[in-house]
Amino acid sequence: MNAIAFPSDFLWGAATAAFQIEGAPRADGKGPSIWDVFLATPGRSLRGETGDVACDHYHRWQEDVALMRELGLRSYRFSVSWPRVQPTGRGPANAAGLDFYDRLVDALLAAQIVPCLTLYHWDLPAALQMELGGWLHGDLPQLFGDYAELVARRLGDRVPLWITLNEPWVVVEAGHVEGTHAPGIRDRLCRYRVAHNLIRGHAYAAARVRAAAPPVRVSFALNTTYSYPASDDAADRAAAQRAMEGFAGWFADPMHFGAYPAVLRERLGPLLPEFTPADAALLRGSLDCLALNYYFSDVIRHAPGHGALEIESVPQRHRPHTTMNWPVVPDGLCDLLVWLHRRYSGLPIYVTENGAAFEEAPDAAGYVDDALRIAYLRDHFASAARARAAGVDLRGYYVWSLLDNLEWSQGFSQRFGLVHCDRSTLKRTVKASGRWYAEFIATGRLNDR
Ligand code: IFM
Repeated sequence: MNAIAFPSDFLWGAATAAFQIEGAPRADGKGPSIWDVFLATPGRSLRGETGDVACDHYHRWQEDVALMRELGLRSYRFSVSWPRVQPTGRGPANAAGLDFYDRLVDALLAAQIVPCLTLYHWDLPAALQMELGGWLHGDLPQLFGDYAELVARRLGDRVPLWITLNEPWVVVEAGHVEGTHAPGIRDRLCRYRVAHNLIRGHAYAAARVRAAAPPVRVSFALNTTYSYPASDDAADRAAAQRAMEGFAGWFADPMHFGAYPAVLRERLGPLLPEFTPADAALLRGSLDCLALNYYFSDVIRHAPGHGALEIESVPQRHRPHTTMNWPVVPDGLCDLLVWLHRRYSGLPIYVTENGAAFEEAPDAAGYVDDALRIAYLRDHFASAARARAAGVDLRGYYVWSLLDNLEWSQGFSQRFGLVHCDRSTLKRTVKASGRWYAEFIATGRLNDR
């Protein structure tokens, strides 16, 4: 048994997102989101699966809070569905939509679970996409700010931790460049405009949340990797550094420093939009902490002529991979946390997502003996402990995910949960990893199975 050093107030938790678990797409006045529209289109998801039922959390939320309590979670990260609160993305709040989250927050607090709220986990009101073109439109940041204020006014007295945007990089790349996510746009020319509006959206939302609900802590959830150079060669080392700055820094630099990283400015020139002085001022210092979603790391080589950054990711065939085809790189978490801690010094950090999908078969009772997930989590927790020992101010860690849920266009084919959710009965069964996590939280000790 290895003792592992985390303080007793460290926020061990689990994370979910509204569209991936709630279902009930038309309940209580909710409007359609771009994901409802996207998955209703044939061919958009792997087996034609939609979010119409998902885990039916909208109706089973009390059972889910009881599960969190059973696991001993200290915190729970969930997202609010914008079209539940504003069915068309603007105007007054739909009271029933806000009531749902109000009840959830109260139940969490009653169970002594700290709520961590994400305002935007990809389910944009469809009306904003149809009328304005969504995040391509320069008015979206302001509208996002209006929505953020509605939510903060209602919940800000009880929710201490706020995430504005979840993984804006994915919104840009999967949603607007590759077209594999809603809204399904395939246009590399819109990349920097969409990112720019998302970054401005963070600034507006952060300001409105802070004003409506002091003294909460606000961040966005950054998905990024640590980039190891493919060789000791100076060109590869420089390429790996460019990759870090161009990936993490694309979003976190403007939100912390008020400006894009120099490497993007130099390499993109006029392709990179400019912040107005007012937006730059709003952005500077708009993070009270850093929220990191970590799944894997990259190996990067210098690739002349390959994109503006001239970088290429090298396959890591020697490593185990999850069913998402992501390599398992626990050490990368420590290296990344240290890199972020140095670049954005002074900001406390939370790992707001980390977890893995594996091939797993439940027994007749729905129980899953997911040894691979336990090993994955154990190795990543140990890596986080090393980062803390190296001086990183890491304060919380959320496993993705509480429940097996809808993995966007991959449907229900990928299972990330600590808790198995049966697709036909929706029965929840805590997996071996859930039991292991509960024991770890309770004892603070990392042990093998
Ligand atoms: O399921 C997603 C989540 O919505 C955002 N971060 C990555 C997870 C796994 O792909």
